[in-house]
Amino acid sequence: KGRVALVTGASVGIGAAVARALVQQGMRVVGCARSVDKIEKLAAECQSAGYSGTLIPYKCDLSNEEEILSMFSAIKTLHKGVDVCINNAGLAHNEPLLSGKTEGWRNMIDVNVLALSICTREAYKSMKERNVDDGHIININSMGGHRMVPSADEHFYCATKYAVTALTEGIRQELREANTHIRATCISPGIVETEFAFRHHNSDPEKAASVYESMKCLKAEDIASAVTFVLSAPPHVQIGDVQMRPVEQVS
Ligand code: NJP
Repeated sequence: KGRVALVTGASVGIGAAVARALVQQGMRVVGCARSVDKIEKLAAECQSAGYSGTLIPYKCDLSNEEEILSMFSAIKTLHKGVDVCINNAGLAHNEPLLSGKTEGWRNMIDVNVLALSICTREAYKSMKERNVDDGHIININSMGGHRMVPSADEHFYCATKYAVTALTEGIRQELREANTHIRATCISPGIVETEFAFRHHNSDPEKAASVYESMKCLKAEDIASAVTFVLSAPPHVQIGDVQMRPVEQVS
């Protein structure tokens, strides 16, 4: 309660559900994405619902390091700093390894891997300079960051999520070596019904719809519940990874 959380990719889907849940719990949440109008709408909804926290919309293209750094400096000026950093923004492009475009691969690396790393470094700096010892970094990973992947249109995306698995463990180790009690966790969902598949298969909306029609999928709110569970763990408990799939999902 009263702590400041940054949620990246808060305009829709999982990030919006996480931002809403944290505001409901009384946190001051800076929600960032490119479509800041959607976060403004969500902030108004949270306010009219009477939630005890606040949502502060911030426009940021996470594929641009300068924009990320300006956002952290604005957070420092306006809200002193970050106590919790939820690296949620992420995307998949339909670009197989043997025929895909470099531009699509680069965008996945920029957002899924580099932005997550830059935000983590800046959040840690912010916690350290204010002696925040109970901070938390939560990375929204994927089951695709843990298992062999089923189809070519996901190979590069999964590679970025394998990177998130490695980075989360690396962050945990570095935090320990730095002698802080700041924690690092990743949450690894299977299929969640959001805009994700429509963005992934943007030239084939029927294929995207069929992903969500194939089973009873996870909801963005299920992932938000996992985030609030992780944040509520007692200070000595380090949750490394929460893997969650729809019951009907096989791979
Ligand atoms: O995706 P979606 P989810 N700069 O498409 C933002 C992982 N995951 O909520 O800028 C700033 O509804 C975008 O904002 P906007 C997945 O890998 C999902 O499902 O306004 N923000 C939007 O808020 C990802 O890490 C599934 O377009 C940027 C958000 O990212 C996380 O869950 C399965 C941005 C994407 O919202 C959230 O995904 C799984 C940029 N350059 C893992 N680019 C699943 N849904 O099935 C994108 O295993 N965003």
